[in-house]
Amino acid sequence: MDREVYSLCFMCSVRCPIKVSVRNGEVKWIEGNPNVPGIEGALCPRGSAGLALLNDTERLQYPMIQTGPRGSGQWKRAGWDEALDFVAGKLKEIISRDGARSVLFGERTNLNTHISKTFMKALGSPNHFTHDALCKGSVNTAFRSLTGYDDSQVGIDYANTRHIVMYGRNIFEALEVKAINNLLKAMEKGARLTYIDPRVTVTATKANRYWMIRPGTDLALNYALMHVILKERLYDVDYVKRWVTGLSELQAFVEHYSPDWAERETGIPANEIASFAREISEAKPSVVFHYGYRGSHHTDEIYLRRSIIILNALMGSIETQGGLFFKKGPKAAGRSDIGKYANQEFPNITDPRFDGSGKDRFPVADSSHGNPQMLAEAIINEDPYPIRALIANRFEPLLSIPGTEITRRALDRLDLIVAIEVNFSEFAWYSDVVLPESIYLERSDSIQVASGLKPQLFIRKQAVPARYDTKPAWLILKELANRLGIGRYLPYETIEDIWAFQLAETGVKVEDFAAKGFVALTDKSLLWDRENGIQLKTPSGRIELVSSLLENAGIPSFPPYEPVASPEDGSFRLTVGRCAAHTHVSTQNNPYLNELVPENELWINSAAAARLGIQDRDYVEITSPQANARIRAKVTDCIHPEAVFMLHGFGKTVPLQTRSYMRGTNDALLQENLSDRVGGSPALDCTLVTIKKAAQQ
Ligand SMILES: Nc1nc2c(c(=O)[nH]1)N[C@H]1C(S)=C(S)[C@@H](COP(=O)(O)OP(=O)(O)OC[C@H]3O[C@@H](n4cnc5c(=O)[nH]c(N)nc54)[C@H](O)[C@@H]3O)O[C@H]1N2
Ligand SMILES: Nc1nc2c(c(=O)[nH]1)N[C@H]1C(S)=C(S)[C@@H](COP(=O)(O)OP(=O)(O)OC[C@H]3O[C@@H](n4cnc5c(=O)[nH]c(N)nc54)[C@H](O)[C@@H]3O)O[C@H]1N2
Ligand code: SF4
Ligand SMILES: [Mo]
Repeated sequence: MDREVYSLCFMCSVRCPIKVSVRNGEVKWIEGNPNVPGIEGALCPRGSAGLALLNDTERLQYPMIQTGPRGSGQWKRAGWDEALDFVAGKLKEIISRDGARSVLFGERTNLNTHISKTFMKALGSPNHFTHDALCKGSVNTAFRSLTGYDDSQVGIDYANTRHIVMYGRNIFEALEVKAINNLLKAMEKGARLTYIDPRVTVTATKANRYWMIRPGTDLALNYALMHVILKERLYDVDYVKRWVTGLSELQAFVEHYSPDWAERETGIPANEIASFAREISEAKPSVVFHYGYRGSHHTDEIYLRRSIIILNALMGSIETQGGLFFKKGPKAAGRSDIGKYANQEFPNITDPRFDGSGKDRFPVADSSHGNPQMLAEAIINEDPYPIRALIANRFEPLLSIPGTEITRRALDRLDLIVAIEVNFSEFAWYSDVVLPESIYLERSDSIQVASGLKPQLFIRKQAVPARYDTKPAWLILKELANRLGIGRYLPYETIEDIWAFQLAETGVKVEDFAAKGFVALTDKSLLWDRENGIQLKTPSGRIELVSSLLENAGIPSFPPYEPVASPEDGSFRLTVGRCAAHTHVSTQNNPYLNELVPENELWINSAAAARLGIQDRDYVEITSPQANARIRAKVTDCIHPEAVFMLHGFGKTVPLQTRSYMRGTNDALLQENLSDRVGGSPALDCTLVTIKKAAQQ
C-alpha cells in the first residue's frame, strides 16, 4: 500500500516541491521533489518537521467558539455548521449596520489568495490585505519606482552569478532551498559572496568578504559605491545608455558622498569600499546586489532598496544571465494564462481602503496588498471609518505587526474576530471563532504558477486524509460565501472544479502533473534580448533613476542622506531576524523544531555587556518605549556594539501550546510601529532599547 505523492511544502511560504511517501494512509517520509532542478531531493529542517506538525496533538482539531471573555480560553467545541452559521450571522449583522467595508480579511499570500480576494470583492469590501508590506513592501515599491515591475515579478539567477552582495540577506539561515542550492553551485564555480550585516550570521561565515556595518547605514555605503562607480566609469556604459534614464542627476547627487564620508558613517574603511567597487565591476554584468527582505528596516528604507536596484542597473545586471531577470509567465511561453475567479463582474466598490494604502497614508505603496501595520490605528481612531470584523487566514496580526499590546487593544473594539489557522496562535487564542484548516499534507490547493526564466505549474496534492475535523480554506470560504448569499462568485464544490477552471485555457491537464509533480511550460530560458528586447513598464520604457512614480506623487527620487544617530549611551538598536529551524511565528511549538531552538536570546556585544555587568546566559531586562521584557543574553563579539539582536517569533502566551509557552520574548511586543511611508514597510529595526541585568532565576 505504498504511494508517492508529489506536492508542495507549506512549513513556510516558499512552497518547495516535495515528494511524500505514504504507507497505509500514514506519511512515512518527506523529501524534496527529486525531479525539480535546484531542489533535487533537498528539504530544510522545517520541511522535514512537517511530519511532526501532522502528528502534533496540540494543533487545532475542530471548530471552536469562545464563550468567555476573549483570551480566557473558555472554548466550546462546535460543529462546522454551527461555527460557520455563527460567523455568517455576525457578518450579516455587521454588514447591514456598518457596510461591507467594516469587514477586513488579512492573510499571508498563499495559493488560495485569489479565492479570498474574490470573496471580499463579492462581499463589497475593499479591505483584503496581505502580509506583503510587513515583509518587503519597500522592496516592492522600490522596484516599481525604477522598473514598473514589482519585486514578485523579479528573480535572481543565482546559479550563474559571478559575484553576489547581500545586505543582511541572511540566505543560509532565512533560506529558500532552491536559491541556496543554486548559489552553492555558483560558489563552487568561483562566484564571490560579499556580506554586510551588523551581526556575524551563518551567511557571513560563508562569505569571501564580510563587513560588520554600523546598523542602519547601508545607504551611505551604497551612495559611496555609486560615487566610485560613476567617477571611475566602472559601470556598463552601453547598457546604461540604452536602458537607464537619470544618470546625470544621480551623478550630481552622489558627487559629495565619497568613500571617506561613508567610512565615518558606516565604519567600513574607505579604501575597502573603493577596491570593492573596482572588483565587482570586473564581474559585471553577471553580478547581483541582492535587494533583500528584512535586513535594515528604517523609515527611509525605500531609498536603501532603490540604491541596491540602481547598483544592479549600473552593472547592467537587470535581465542578464547571472544577474536579475523579470519572471516570465505562461503567456511568454506561448500558453494561455490560468483562469482567475477575480476576472468576474463584482459589485462596484467606492469606499477607500481602511489603511490608506495607495492613497493618503502610503501614496505609492502597493494597494493590491495594503499596509496591515495601520490595523490598530484605523480601528482605534475609526479612521477613515469604523471597522467591526477581522478574519485572519494563515496570518498572525498579534505577532507579525509591531506593537502587540496596541493591536490587542484595537482587537478589543471589534464585534467579530475569526482565525483560520492550523495552530493555536496568539491570535487564534484571542479570537471569537476558530476555523481549523487541514494542514498542507491533508489538503489539495489551487494550482501554482511559478513564473521565472522557465515558467512551470505546480500542484499541492493531498497526501493523507485529514486526521481531525478540519477543512481546507478554499472550502471554508465557499461554505461561508454560500451562507452570505455570494456563493455564485466561487463557482466550485471540489478542488477538481477549481483545477479544471484554472487549467481550462492552458492546454494542461491535471494528469500531466502525475509524472514529475510539475508541468514545465517551456524548455527554453526566456531571457529578453539586452540590446533591444527588455520590456520595462515605466512611462519612459527605461529604468528611471529619477522616478515618475515618486516624482508625480511629490516624492523626491534623491533626497539628501540623513545621518543615522548613534544610540545614546546605554541604549541599543533592536534588530531582529530568523533562524534556519523556525518559520516566523509558526513553528516554535513544533516538537522537532522546538527541540532545536526552544527560545530566543538577546545577542549583545561583549564590550557593551561587560560595561553593564552582563554575562553570557544571564537574564536581562530589555525596555523599549513600548514594553518591558525578560530574555537571556548571548554575549558575543559577533555583533556591532550599537545593536542587539533577537529571533522573531518567541514569547508565546497560549497555555495549550506547552512547548513554546512563555519561552523567550516576542519582538513585536517591544517594537514601535513606525513605517517607511513611501515604501510601505514598517521600520522594524528602528526601535531603541535599554538593557540591564535582571534578577536571575
Ligand atoms: N528559516 C527560515 N527561512 C525563511 C523564513 C523563515 O521564517 N525561516 N522566512 C522567509 C521570509 S518570508 C523572508 S522575508 C526571508 C527573510 O530573509 P532575511 O531578510 O535574509 O532574514 P532575516 O533573518 O530577517 O535577516 C535580517 C538580517 O538583517 C540584519 N540587519 C539588521 N540591521 C541591519 C542593517 O542595518 N544593515 C544590514 N546590512 N543588516 C542588518 C540582521 O542582523 C539579520 O541578520 O526569509 C525567508 N526564509
Ligand atoms: N515583529 C515582527 N514582525 C514581522 C517580522 C519580524 O521579523 N518581526 N517579519 C515579517 C515577515 S518577513 C513576514 S513574511 C511576516 C509573516 O507573518 P505571518 O504570515 O503572520 O507569519 P507566519 O509565521 O508565516 O504565519 C502566520 C500563521 O499562519 C499559520 N499557518 C501555518 N500554516 C498554515 C496553514 O496551512 N493554514 C492556515 N490557515 N494557517 C497556517 C501559523 O500557525 C501562524 O500562526 O511577518 C512580518 N512581521
Ligand atoms: S524552505 Fe523549507 S519550510 Fe520552506 S517550503 Fe522549502 S522545505 Fe518547506
Ligand atoms: Mo517575509
